[in-house]
Amino acid sequence: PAYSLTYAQRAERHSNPAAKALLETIERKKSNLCVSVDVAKRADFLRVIDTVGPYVCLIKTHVDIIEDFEPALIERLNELSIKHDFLIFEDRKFADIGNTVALQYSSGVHKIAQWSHITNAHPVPGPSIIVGLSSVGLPLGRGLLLLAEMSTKGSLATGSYTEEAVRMARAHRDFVIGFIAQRRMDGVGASDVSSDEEDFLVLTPGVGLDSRGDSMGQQYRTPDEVVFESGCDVIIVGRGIYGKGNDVDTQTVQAQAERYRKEGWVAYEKRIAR
Ligand code: S5P
Repeated sequence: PAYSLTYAQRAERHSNPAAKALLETIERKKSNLCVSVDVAKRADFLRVIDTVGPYVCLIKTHVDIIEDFEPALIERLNELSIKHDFLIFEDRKFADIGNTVALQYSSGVHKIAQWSHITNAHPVPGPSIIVGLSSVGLPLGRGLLLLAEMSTKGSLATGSYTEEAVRMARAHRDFVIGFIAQRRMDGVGASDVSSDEEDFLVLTPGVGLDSRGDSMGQQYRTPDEVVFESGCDVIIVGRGIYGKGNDVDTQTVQAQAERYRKEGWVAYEKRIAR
């Protein structure tokens, strides 16, 4: 099964350009760390990214959080992505009808499809959301993750909802490259595709080494729990690395990024050696 292969071996099995590039970047940088940069000011956003850049395979954005957004910010982000060799994941969590999400993805102020290699969607509207997003993203070589599970206390994305999300992904394997989830989805929502053939990427938020949660329902697990025990592929870390994100102390952020990178990589090496 995929979880016992190396990232490099898996890169060869993927034809979606975003999935392939992500796996190759992980292998090249020995990093399965994605930093989630949830800060409100342009300057803090760029400072955090420039600081953690060397340690990550992927930067996750919520571009709609940024108060002083301007289109030139995307140019800066692209420059940093080339300087530090990482991909970009706009965590937009689309959740509407196909026609609307196609417009939200391509247009508006942010024009997400133009710059974000990977984005994500809630499966709640059914397969039409994938049809809508892929009409924009597939010709650009983008990839989509479905939110099959969430990290929060009381999440409704469980049981048959999660299974249906996996079935939706299987029916659109050219564009859906994997899931936001807390564990591997191999064998979930039984199918005739053997789990040897199937290789969805699992990106996992809710990762922290010094805290088990926040006061608003977030729940944290360690990189070892996520990558070794649950077989996930990428750890997504936000506040564990940059705290509140303003008055960023560059040295602390850098040290935390390297700490999470190392923990994530050691857990992966343990997994493939098992
Ligand atoms: O289930 C989820 C899915 C996502 S994408 N739980 C999450 O926390 N996220 C995102 O991961 C969330 O939107 C935030 O940007 C990040 C977690 O941030 P942290 O500061 O709690 O690590």
